[in-house]
Amino acid sequence: MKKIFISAVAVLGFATAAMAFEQGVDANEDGVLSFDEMVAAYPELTQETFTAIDTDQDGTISAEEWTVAKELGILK
Ligand SMILES: [Ca+2]
Ligand SMILES: [Ca+2]
Repeated sequence: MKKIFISAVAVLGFATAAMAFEQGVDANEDGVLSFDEMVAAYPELTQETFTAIDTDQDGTISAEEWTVAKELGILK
């Protein structure tokens, strides 16, 4: 698990410039994803998974957290 996390961070380092949500996911375009926006994009997302993706636990998903979740395969 630790190894996977490190490789995700390494990928992040190279992907910073292109980091963004897929079109339409950030419905109110405030630059972060709320739980409601995440559920709209991923109907099967649970609060538990959302909390796991929200690594800084501020209640929203940043582009960084989104990218890490994608790299880890949490989000398809
Ligand atoms: Ca938003
Ligand atoms: Ca967050």
